Amino acid sequence: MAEAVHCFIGLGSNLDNPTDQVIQALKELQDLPDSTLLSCSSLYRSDPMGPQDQPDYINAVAMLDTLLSPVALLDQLQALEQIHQRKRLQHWGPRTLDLDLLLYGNQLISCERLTVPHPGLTERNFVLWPLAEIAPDLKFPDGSLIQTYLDQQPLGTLQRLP
Ligand code: PH2
Ligand code: MG
Ligand code: MG
Repeated sequence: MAEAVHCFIGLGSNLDNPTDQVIQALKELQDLPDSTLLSCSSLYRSDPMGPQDQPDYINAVAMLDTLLSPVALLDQLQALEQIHQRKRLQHWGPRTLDLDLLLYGNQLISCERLTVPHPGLTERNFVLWPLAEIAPDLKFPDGSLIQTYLDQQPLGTLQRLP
C-alpha cells in the first residue's frame, strides 16, 4: 500500500459485556476495506469520564494503515458502531461501542463531522496509555511527544488488563 496513511483508533465500551464488544471490534477492524490492522494495545479498565452513574469502561487503541480518506474511514467506524447497536442518548453517556479516529497521519482535520487529532486526546489517560503502549515514540502533528503528556496524565486508577 504505497500511499497508506498511518492511523490510530480509540475503542471504548461500557455496556453489554464491554470486553467482548472491544475484542469483537478489533476483529472487525481487521476486515476494514483498503486498510491493514498493524497492532492493538492491551485492554484497559477505566473509571467513567463524564456522568458518574454509568459502568466502568474498557478502552484500547488500534493502529492501522489505510487508503481510505478520513471521512470514508469515519463512515466505516460509524457503521461498526451501528453493528454494535450503538445508541446516541446522552453526551458522554454509556455506550456499547465508541470508535474514535484519534490521529490520521500528521493531518489536522476540522470539518463538521470530524476533528483530528481527536479533541481531548492528550488529556485522557485511557487514550494516552494504550496509545503509548503501541507507539511509545509517537509525535503529534504539532511536534509534541506522547511521553510529555503521559507525565501529565498518570495511570491513576486506570488498569491494564492481563
Ligand atoms: N468515553 C466517553 C465518555 N467517558 N470514559 C472512559 N473511561 N472511557 C471512555 O472511552 C469514555 C468515557 C465518550 O466518548
Ligand atoms: Mg469517545
Ligand atoms: Mg466517539
